[in-house]
Amino acid sequence: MSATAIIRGRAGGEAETGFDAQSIRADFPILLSEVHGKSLVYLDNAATTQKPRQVIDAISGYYLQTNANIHRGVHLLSERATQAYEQARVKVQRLLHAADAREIVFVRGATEGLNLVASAYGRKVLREGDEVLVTAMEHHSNIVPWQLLCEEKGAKLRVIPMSDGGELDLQAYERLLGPRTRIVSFVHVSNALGTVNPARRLVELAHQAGAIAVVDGAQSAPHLTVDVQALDADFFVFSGHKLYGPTGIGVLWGKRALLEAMPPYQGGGDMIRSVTWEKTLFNELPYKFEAGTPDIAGAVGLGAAIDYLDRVGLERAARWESELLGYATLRLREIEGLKVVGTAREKAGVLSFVLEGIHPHDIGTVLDQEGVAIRTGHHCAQPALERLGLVATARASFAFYNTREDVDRLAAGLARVKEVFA
Ligand code: C6P
Repeated sequence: MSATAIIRGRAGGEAETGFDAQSIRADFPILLSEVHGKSLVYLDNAATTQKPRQVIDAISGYYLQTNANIHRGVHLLSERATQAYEQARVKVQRLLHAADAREIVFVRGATEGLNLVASAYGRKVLREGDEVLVTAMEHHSNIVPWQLLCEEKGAKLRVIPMSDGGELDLQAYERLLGPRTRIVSFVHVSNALGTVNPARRLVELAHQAGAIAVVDGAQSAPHLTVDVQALDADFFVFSGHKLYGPTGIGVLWGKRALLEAMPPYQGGGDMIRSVTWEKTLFNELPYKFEAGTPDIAGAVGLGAAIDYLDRVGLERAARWESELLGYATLRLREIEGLKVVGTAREKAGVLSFVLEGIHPHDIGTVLDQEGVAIRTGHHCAQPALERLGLVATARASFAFYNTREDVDRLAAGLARVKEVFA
């Protein structure tokens, strides 16, 4: 029996989750387009998701009706723009279940959020001989800022190992934690392997060792319900553009007491209370960390994306994505010579694979000709792939608007790849 039959027979098709991906697609104009004369199958959602009309309209509506600088003007447009920006902050607070909107700092994306923490918090607390722990499956954005910091401070960056399937070795983690560990920074969901890490447990163990925990939520916020209070991490970052929002906007959430105690990250307008030649007094949270005119339209767009997600229902969407990932995994495993990379028990959104004798870039190029967009390469997680003895994989990544038909097109495209390189 084929994987299709197994899955359809067992799960009863799309009715199983009651999720109507097909009608949701109507909200995403770009999904109706064609590439190379074929209807687009977009499976590069871990790189960036497509945007619903509601988000696009909110951004253009902002520029058409509201545009002004914020926190500065006394005129009506400035007041409206300020209100729209601050409303977006409250929407993010709700999305993350944060205790206080002042804990939400708008940044450019997950990368800037991590750099902010390394720069402002890390520089303040780290001493020579201290240790920072990251996992073996980090994105470069959660490696390089810590490497730079450790180099500057004479501290050590240590790595929590993972298994061949891409699961963290928790016993090794416990052994690595010690009196010199100051910071543990880990990816919640791996962009290269799809692994969902046991975040609550990782945070708990970090705290027991007296370290703070930073969570890279770039790939978790779009797929999992995040409750930063229940998670009890100290910092959490994500990017708007992976969550159906625009590029250029992202979020750093931090515990208020930590943010209060941190020095600013950048200097400029809006982050000050007063400036004299002798001394600058900094603004209150979160403005202390938002120097200069921020991406106001981006925040408005992110707010609209959160509203959209609310309407779709993140939990229902996650169940659908999980069903789709299961279906895709079975379909691809039917292909001779194909090996799935990343076989953790808990996965979200990502299906990485290699095909015997065919370079991932060649897979991506032929799939593109078939209208199927995936990502190939090291996915900005070179050490993770190196650990698995690879330099590149092909990666299909899913969003709630993907369908079984998309997976079938991927499988058919891979059959074509094999024909071309036979
Ligand atoms: N991963 C991918 O194709 P930015 O670029 O700041 O929005 O996100 C950085 C980032 C941080 N952490 C993780 C786990 C990520 O996946 C990413 C971005 C994209 O996998 C682009 S490299």
